[in-house]
Amino acid sequence: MRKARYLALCAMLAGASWAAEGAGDKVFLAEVLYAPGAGALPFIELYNASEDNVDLSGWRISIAAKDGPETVTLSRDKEKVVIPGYGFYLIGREKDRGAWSSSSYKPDFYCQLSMEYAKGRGGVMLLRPNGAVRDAVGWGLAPWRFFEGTPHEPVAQGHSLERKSGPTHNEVNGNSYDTGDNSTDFRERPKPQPQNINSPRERPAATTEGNAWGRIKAMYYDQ
Ligand SMILES: [Ca+2]
Repeated sequence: MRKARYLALCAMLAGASWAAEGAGDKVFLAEVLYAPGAGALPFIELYNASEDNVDLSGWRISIAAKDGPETVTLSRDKEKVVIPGYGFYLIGREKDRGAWSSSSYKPDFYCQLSMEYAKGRGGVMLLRPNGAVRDAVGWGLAPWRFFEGTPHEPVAQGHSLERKSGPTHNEVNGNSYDTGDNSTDFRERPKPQPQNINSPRERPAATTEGNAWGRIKAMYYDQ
């Protein structure tokens, strides 16, 4: 009896730890507009390639800004912090709140990050509440930790840096191509496309077994 109880407890703990580690494993840095053109506003966009909503409370965004690293914690005090399954999440600057108001895709979270980067180099990290790096994208001479593999080439003023949907990018699937190399996984996007929690959801490309299963489940259960 005692043994059975012990085994049940082990199973429960194993399940709990799997859930804790698994939640958010497919949240990606999807698009960064770091050098906006005239009239445009800088942003950082996330994409959730899992079918489950993910609560981002306590998650952090850290940027390699012009004057050094800056970090903000996503908190539910005043903003929405849940990224929908297969959905997006948009982060803008508090000081641009008024300027975004006429846009149809307002940020879900306004923060104090400067979003001002040195010319030709910078990076963004997405961190879990425990400080573990979930994702990173860097460009040019990005500082250590602020990139994966090789940083992407800097993009032209007004263009954004966008994670591809797959080895060949399409506009139907979400931004979840991830080989661990920024120079391969991202592309220069001439016309930035900020997306927020209200934007149409996009399925990830079925490049892995997990994604394929997600699509099958979505077909049968998302009706
Ligand atoms: Ca986008």
